[in-house]
Amino acid sequence: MKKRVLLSAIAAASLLAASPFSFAADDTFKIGLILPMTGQQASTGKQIAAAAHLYMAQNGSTVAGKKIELIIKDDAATPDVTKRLAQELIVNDKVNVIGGFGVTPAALAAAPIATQSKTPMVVMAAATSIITQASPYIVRTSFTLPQAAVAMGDWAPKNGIKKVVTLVSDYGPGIDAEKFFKERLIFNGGQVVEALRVPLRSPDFAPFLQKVRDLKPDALFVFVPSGAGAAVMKQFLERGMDKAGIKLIGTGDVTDDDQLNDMGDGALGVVTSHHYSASHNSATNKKFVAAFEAANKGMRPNFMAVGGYDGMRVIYEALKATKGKGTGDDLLAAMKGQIFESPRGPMFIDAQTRDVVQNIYIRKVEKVGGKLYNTEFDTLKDVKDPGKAK
Ligand code: VNL
Repeated sequence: MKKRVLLSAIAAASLLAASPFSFAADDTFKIGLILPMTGQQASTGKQIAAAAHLYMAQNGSTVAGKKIELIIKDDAATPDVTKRLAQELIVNDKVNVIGGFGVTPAALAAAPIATQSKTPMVVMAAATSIITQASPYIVRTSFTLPQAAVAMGDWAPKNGIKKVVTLVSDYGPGIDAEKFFKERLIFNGGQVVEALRVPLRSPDFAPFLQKVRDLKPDALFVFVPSGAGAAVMKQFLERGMDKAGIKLIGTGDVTDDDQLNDMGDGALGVVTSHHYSASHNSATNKKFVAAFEAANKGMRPNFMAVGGYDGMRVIYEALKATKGKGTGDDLLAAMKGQIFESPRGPMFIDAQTRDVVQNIYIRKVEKVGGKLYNTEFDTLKDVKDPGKAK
């Protein structure tokens, strides 16, 4: 047998079994996170990486006799790169679990690799409903857009908002937000007079907002991914939309805790629905926020950080439950059904759907101690992804 053939035979064999050729790795448990550390979604990568490091600092780096090794790779939210990195992490680095995934296209690109290699894949950010159906090895600790959007479709018409224009980023989560908000709004007697979609890459909101001004709805419902909210808010205010009597509502992505405090007082009063606010009133959250800010020069954790922190928790607990000896399938089984108190409130991983079930809060931007926060004022308990029932 030629050397090259032998080597590739070894590579193939090690893909099938937990590598019998790398004894040195036996005491190590590797977690490979694929995150957008650069580019338009870099704030998401930064938040999740910081949260993962915090989780490890608080919970130790030896679990069930294994030394945890965290490997972080930057995909710049580019699906081709995500796919290649997933392959490399699994085949070359022999990671036990992959995680992260800042945007839906990245999660969908990695899904087949998780399935083929039987590697658990923990989605910590991406939030289109369909993602968990792309591989039986996916477990999600973020949220789904239908979960958040339906809550707004209930709240708005009960609060005098009947005529709405929707404005969403033109890809998976935006389409989910638009669809589920609209359905529920109509069910409650409201109407969507126009549904606008903006490109995900380098969006210019100005022409769309001009159109909204002309249509004069009671409110503009917005979904843009984490990191894009400040630009929307700025142009909304610059155009005097609030003064024209148009309210801004949306899922909490638009008043993202990563940017909210820099949006200015024009953001005061904006109502959104979401699963996490840095001002969530619980002892667990206060401890989390204080530790996160202390470890990151005052950076406030957002919903992405919480998805990453809880994702690490799910992986750690699965490793403990399998006593450090589990295969990918064993780990996956131990991830399903986990129930615990997150900084966001109670949550669990539905064993059937592998998706997160959690409270959705209605929040209003308020000034607390001189800083802007999303203050939660209403709670919808134990919300499952409404996208799964379709
Ligand atoms: C996604 C959904 C990304 C919600 C987001 O921010 C977000 C996604 C980066 O599924 O692509 O806030």
